[in-house]
Amino acid sequence: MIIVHHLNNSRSQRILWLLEELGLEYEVKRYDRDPTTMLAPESLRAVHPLGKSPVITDGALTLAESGAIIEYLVDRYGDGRLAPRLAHRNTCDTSTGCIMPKVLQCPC
Ligand SMILES: N[C@@H](CCC(=O)N[C@@H](CS)C(=O)NCC(=O)O)C(=O)O
Repeated sequence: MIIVHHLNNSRSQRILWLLEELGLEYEVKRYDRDPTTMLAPESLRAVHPLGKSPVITDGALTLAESGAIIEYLVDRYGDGRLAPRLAHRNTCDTSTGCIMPKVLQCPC
């Protein structure tokens, strides 16, 4: 069973949307942002060390990063549906990855 570790008001909604479009069964575990800092709770870090949402678990697999999750779900369960062309996949991964802010702040 696919489990979506879902933080309120987050890009985890992309994953829920995709799962609905693919007609897959899944379970949602909800996490609430701290009302002051708006950060994710520590309990999310126990699921994945990044401590951000979305994260999915699918059997033994734990996967973070919405772009990677989307690719995984489409590849594994899509049967050709909703698969973007390769060039678009790379753009999505680069622009949404957690490493991107670090890259942009690099002085070189
Ligand atoms: N590059 C990641 C971004 C993950 C991310 O920053 N998630 C935000 C919500 S959209 C989050 O968990 N924020 C809470 C926090 O940083 O504590 C992805 O695309 O999944």
